Amino acid sequence: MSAPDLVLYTDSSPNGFKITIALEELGLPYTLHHVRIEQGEHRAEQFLALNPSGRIPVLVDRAADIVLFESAAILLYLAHLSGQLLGQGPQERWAVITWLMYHSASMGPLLGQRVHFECFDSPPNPCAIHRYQALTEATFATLDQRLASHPWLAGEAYSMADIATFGWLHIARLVAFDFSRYTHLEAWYARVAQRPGVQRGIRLPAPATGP
Ligand SMILES: N[C@@H](CCC(=O)N[C@@H](CS)C(=O)NCC(=O)O)C(=O)O
Repeated sequence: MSAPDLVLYTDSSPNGFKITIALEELGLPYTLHHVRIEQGEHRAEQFLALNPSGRIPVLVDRAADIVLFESAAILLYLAHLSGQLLGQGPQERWAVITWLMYHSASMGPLLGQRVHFECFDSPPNPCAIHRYQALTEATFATLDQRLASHPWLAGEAYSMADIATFGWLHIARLVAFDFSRYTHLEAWYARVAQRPGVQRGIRLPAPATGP
């Protein structure tokens, strides 16, 4: 297999940070393309040719002629390339995949809706705000319960599941969604946040700003 030739198309956003964190953690070389969502660059024809749904992140491996979108698929590809962050034996590997999918199908999209209804929707829709508050608090409780008995989401080792979950919680913290009463989740957040690769990743292509 020839060496990967990775190009990442991303912006400073929760789904983008998952990939910059993973790449920085793994120390894989890559070229970074800043797709400025605010300026509509994700709707440009050239970008839509890579991802027809017009969303970042997108990863291209020019050496393998592979184009990937959906952050979880990209994280799985990076784990495949590096042989890291996807657990060792079958039990741990499937635990990583389970918690990665929980993030991708449940927690991430629910937090996305909560950010929209709490921070951007106008006029405010109390029913939607209440619904997404309740649903995201339930995901915080689920994660907290898991982390009460395991240092990392998949068990004993830091993995792609932690990276994905952190990407969205970083934004939750930034917009002042308070999860500090979930003490195991809060402690895990601090553990992940202090990792140098994570600190580099959340500043690429630029640090996020609040609404
Ligand atoms: N399920 C996708 C979601 C990707 C996504 O929603 N990306 C946002 C930025 S975090 C985006 O590109 N939004 C563009 C838009 O809102 O039109 C993933 O995990 O990659």
